[in-house]
Amino acid sequence: MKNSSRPDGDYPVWDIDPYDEDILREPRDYFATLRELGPVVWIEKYGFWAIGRYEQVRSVFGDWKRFCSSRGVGVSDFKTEKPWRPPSIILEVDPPDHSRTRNALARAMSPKSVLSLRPIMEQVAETLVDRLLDTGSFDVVPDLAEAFPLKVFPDAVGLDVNNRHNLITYGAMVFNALGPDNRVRQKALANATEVVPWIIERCKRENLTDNGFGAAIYRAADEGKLTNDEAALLVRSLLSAGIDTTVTGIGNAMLSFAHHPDQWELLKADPSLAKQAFEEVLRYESPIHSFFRTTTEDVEIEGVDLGEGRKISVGLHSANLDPRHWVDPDTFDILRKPTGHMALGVGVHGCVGQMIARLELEVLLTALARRVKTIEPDGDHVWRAGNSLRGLDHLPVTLRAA
Ligand code: 4MI
Repeated sequence: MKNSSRPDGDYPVWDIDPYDEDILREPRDYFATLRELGPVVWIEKYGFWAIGRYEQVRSVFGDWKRFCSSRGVGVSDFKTEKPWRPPSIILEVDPPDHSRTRNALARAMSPKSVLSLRPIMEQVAETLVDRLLDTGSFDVVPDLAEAFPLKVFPDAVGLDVNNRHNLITYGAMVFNALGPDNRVRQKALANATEVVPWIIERCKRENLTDNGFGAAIYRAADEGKLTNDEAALLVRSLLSAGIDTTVTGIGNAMLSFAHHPDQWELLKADPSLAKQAFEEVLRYESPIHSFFRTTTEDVEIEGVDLGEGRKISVGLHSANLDPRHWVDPDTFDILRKPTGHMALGVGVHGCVGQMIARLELEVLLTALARRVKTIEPDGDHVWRAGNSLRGLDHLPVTLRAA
């Protein structure tokens, strides 16, 4: 790694591996210490900066000029290292290039087209929850968290395929590739030769139905706003970002409620709280623990000179647990209304799919709240070590019908 020698100055230097698999599985203690050490901390093992306090996380994400995405949003610097795939033309790019692709994607996923999905999502959610109640005991991760997005999201994009689990495998590649060259990354990328060609094929116009988000992206190409190659890459972005994130969100929501039955009682008593309850899940068990930015000039944070071309690990989950910003951050409270949480980012790169993600979770939590009396853990849950995502490998539960 180039440019990883320590910059001059007075700042906390921490000899820790944030990508230790135990920390990845449960990063709360790591983040608490990171926030305590200072507003910006040097991680010696990898030669990057790390920030975990709400205020700095928010301001770095709000300043794309000085903290860019075009050098990658992971550990690796695209300026000096070759990315594992052609970079995303929306995630891994800065304005002004970013503005055109972002606008095209935002338009393809307009509020109107997103909201039109509600009836079908409701039907899928109700059928799925009824089936799971018949089963009684099951593992949330495959049977609910993966099952629901794998049904509704590819349909919404316009994918017409059977082996949908490839989408989960590809998501794991995308998110784990953002970490250092550890075992987690290597295991995920070992699937590349099999899954990448399949994904590329799915992104072609002729393999998409004519009524989904995919077709809407290609219409922007027909209008001259994108090239056809760009349209294919934006469909790839949907397939990269649209599944594992919501899978993680559903698993983390179910874990939160399984461990806080009082909060489940509140939601059951008033299922219209589903929307705000999911915001609290996003804050309390954020699906993405961290993303990177790269400094584009000599920048300073709270008196520390970071230097140009430096990577910064931005702790999104950490910001959402910062006691400098939140009252009782370690309390899961669905009545809290955690406006300003950082789980979906903020600024020009703020999650473009957030309406769909929120709709999926609102619909699913509503269906559950109307039908499920209790969510009981049925054995130990298992966290998955992820280089960017914080999600579960297993969550065995027993549901009882209301
Ligand atoms: C925030 S998650 C994410 C967003 C975009 C892409 C991947 C992941 C992409 O490939 O554009």
